[in-house]
Amino acid sequence: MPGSNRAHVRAQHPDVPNFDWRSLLKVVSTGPSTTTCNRMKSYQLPIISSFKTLFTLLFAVTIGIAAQGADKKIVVGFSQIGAESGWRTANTESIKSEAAKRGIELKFADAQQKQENQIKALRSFVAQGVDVIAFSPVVETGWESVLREIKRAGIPVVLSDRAVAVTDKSLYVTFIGSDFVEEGRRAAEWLAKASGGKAAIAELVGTPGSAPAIDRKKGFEEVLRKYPDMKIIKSQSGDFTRAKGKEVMETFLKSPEAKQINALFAHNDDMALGAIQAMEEAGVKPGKDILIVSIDGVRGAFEAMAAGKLNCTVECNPLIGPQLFDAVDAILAKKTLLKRTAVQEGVYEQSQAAAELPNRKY
Ligand code: GYE
Repeated sequence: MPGSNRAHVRAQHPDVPNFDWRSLLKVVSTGPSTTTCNRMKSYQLPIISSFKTLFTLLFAVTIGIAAQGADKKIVVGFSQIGAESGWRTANTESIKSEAAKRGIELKFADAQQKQENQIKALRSFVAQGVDVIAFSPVVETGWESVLREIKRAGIPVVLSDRAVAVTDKSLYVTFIGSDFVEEGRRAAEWLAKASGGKAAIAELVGTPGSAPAIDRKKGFEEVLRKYPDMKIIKSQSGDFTRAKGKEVMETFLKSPEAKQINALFAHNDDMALGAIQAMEEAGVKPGKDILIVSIDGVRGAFEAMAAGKLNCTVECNPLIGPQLFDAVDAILAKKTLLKRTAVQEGVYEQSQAAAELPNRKY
């Protein structure tokens, strides 16, 4: 240390004896030696101890901040529609287990099929200041104002499984889900082939106003336009549930057109499984008297196909937890995401059911 500095310290503090500052630094970093200790006893010790205290404090604060950063969990609010189908149960399970696997804190709310419950849940996620909000909108419309509130709060939104009808696309970051129009087309193409282009079709529609119900119908009807002898003669909503599917099929089978029906298009497997029960109770052979095609590819559908009661299922993959949380991570890392991420899916017939059954994960 230059002598001038030493002189300066001595000028400021005339009572401080002339000692070697290099030794002081050494003391601070390695601990006192007995000789330096004796020489500095009365003056240096308070200085050393305050240096030590300062270092200790700085160290503790740094470690504290680092530990806090490492501990801070990502918090995601997820509003699920309900538990109306096997598909939905598998979807919920995929989201919960993936969040747990990644150490993400998931605030999960079940809306019991009601849009107003979903809106309430979304508002409570805003109040709780979650990092990202994800939800599976029960219907397509009516989301604009709550999405604007979320945007004002600066919370990014991911649409999971179902889309919303909004003109301002900046109200959500990305939509992860299946191409429901394509699923409808695939169901119709299969039926056209299986029926030789001739069919009097009963249709079990999903939840009115929901993206999959609207889009599956659209895709199915688009293909029917190529086949003038394929017609939908009955159509009603079974709300994506087995119980409602059964109930509506019972009314179809009691209607004046009952005898003509030789095909059923159900917007999901659960409604088809309910309809199969209704047919059996009415003495109609499902899969033979009435050809049945549905959508989802849940285990129950494969079992029904293996038993010869369901003819075809168009896959709609519910296991989107990993993709959902990849999107959450990407958003928090400030990466740009595609507006739409589609899920890969197939079409399965009765002949493939037994071989595919052991591979089904839902
Ligand atoms: O097909 C049906 C469920 O939104 C794709 O919702 C989903 C649909 C699925 O209840 O089973």
